[in-house]
Amino acid sequence: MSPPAPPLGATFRLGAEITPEQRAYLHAHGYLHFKGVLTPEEVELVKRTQDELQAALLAEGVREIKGVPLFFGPGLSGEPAIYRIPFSSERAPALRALLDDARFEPLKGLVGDGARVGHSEQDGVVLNRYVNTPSSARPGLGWHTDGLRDIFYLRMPQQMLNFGLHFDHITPADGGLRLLPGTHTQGFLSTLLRKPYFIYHRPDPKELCVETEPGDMTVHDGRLWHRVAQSTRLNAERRSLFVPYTTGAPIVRTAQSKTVLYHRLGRLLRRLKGGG
Ligand SMILES: O=C(O)CCC(=O)C(=O)O
Ligand SMILES: [Fe+2]
Repeated sequence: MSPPAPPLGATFRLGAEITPEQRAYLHAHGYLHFKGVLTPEEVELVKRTQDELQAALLAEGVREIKGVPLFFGPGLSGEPAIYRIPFSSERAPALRALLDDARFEPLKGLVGDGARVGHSEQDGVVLNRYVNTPSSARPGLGWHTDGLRDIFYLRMPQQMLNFGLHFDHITPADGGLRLLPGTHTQGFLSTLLRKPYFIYHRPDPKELCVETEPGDMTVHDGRLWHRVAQSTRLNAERRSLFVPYTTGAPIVRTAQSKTVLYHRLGRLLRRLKGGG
């Protein structure tokens, strides 16, 4: 018999194996929060990598990698910055090695047979930056599920978990990740229609705030509704890294790939709103 799920809001430690309690929690609520998965040195490594990649991509004038657009906007001091860097681990061997470290192996068992880090699949390993300044092009991210992307890759949403690494101390006042626990089991129509994708930001009475410290990791089901809330503090920045763990036939993109349809729609929406 599987044990009862620990109460909502529980946090966990990542050990050599995923425990029955952790499985039960993921099954019941659609996500897991692991404390202290990265060391402070590793947190610094990822932040440095993000800054270096940003500088290099800006210098090269790269606007899109393998059909996935980069998102641009002003940084904290108004300098040019990149809010979303796809396929980051392909250009950063140390980051790739970190994400392939043995400590993450137990997570693959949660996803299914043949699970792998999608370094070169879908959008690859994505480095995010949310900047809360008056001129920011992206202080937060509207409600969405991640699984719907599959539809734009012309297949039904697959069993998919998204693994997020967090680099900042985030309290509810700092905004950050908000989840609607349990929405991963509510069927395809909920995945499609519960809220208007990406343009809707309003808090939900049932949302859960994931309070993080640098080095924490979250895992969420691809069908779970979530958003990134804007910080209430002006001139604040939050960073995150998302790793797709996938199974099934790989969706590998190449330098010749056309811009992904959902990114074309996203770009259009941002233009209409006057963003970057
Ligand atoms: O930054 C986060 O914590 C979440 C990002 C996210 O939901 C996404 O990129 O799909
Ligand atoms: Fe997401």
